[in-house]
Amino acid sequence: MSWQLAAREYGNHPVRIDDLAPEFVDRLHRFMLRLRRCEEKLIEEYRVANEMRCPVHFCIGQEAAPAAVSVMARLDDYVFCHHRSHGYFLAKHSSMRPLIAELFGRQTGANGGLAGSQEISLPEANFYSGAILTGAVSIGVGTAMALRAQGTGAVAFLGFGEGATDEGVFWEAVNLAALRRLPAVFVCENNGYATFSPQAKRQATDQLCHKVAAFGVPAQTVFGNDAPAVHRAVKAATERARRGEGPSFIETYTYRWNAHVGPESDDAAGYRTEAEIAGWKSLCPIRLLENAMRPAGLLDDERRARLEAEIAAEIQDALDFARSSPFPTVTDWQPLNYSRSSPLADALLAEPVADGFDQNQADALPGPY
Ligand SMILES: Cc1ncc(C[n+]2csc(CCOP(=O)(O)OP(=O)(O)O)c2C)c(N)n1
Ligand SMILES: [Mg+2]
Repeated sequence: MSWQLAAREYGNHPVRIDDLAPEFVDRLHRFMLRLRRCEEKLIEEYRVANEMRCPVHFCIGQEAAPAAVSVMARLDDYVFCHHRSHGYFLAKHSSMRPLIAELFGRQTGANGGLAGSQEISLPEANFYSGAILTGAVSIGVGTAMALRAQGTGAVAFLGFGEGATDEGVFWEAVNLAALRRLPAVFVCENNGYATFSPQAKRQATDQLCHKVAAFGVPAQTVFGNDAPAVHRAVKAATERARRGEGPSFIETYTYRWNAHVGPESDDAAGYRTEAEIAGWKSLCPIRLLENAMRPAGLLDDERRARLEAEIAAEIQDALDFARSSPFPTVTDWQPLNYSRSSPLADALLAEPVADGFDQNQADALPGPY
């Protein structure tokens, strides 16, 4: 299966929810609608008064993967993700307030308004994103080593795009995770493009699962707009990791509706066709799930309207909160770079000790072989 064929092959299969507890279906639906409406509002507000001074990568169309992580992630689990971060941020059960305040650059943001969208983190909830492609994956695998040593059953969820697999460090991370049987759940959102470059122009084969499986990590593809299917895969991978059986890799075929970055369309660049965009939009993950929920009695117009109203109120509250919050004042850069929780290491970083180092010391010289 490849990304190009995914929509055609999977698109005609109705989403199945018969094996899922209604509570899980409801949580998947609520999460995706909440994320969708949040992103739509941010797009609408982005240029109005230019209050968001950071690049923002919107994830409309790709809500299913973070939704699946959100229903599995415990508070003590870690979530690491790429620049398209908002879904994974919310997946750590956060309110929208610290997210939107961060985008508005306010002191009350998750990182005091100094990180912005693609570097946002929530250390108290074990959430970290990162603009350096694949950086968060490798750090996440290192974290999984620590989690395994602690033996609490906590898991590291790693969310990234297929572009992450263009980077060498991705394969080093996969290798280490496999070798040490680390509790890592790799969730690849394959949306077919890295910025404007289709996968076919970057990789000789689009069979990511085959490549990952060759490293000894169980790997599977799933239609990424079928939220229950993504949930099943993430659930199985999470349970496997919690049992100490090692990592799993899930490739979700999905599509980004908006520009690579920012609120304006970038379709004028001509890197994708209108037919392709329309085809994927017809497979909206929220609508596909709702089509399954209604006949099962899990959703009706009244319930949906109530949910919309709740979400709109949460978004408005977060926007008001952000706008009424002060901007940060930074008078000293050191606390931004050095942690107070590891004073010795930070002291060494801040004041490198050059005295007393003998470059001819015997132990440093290579011995005879
Ligand atoms: C190390 C590194 N190289 C290049 C970039 C520039 N860059 C930002 S996003 C991106 C494409 C990412 O594509 P993908 O991983 O598929 O995620 P998507 O944007 O499609 O969600 C690139 C190349 C970067 N941020 N970091
Ligand atoms: Mg991509």
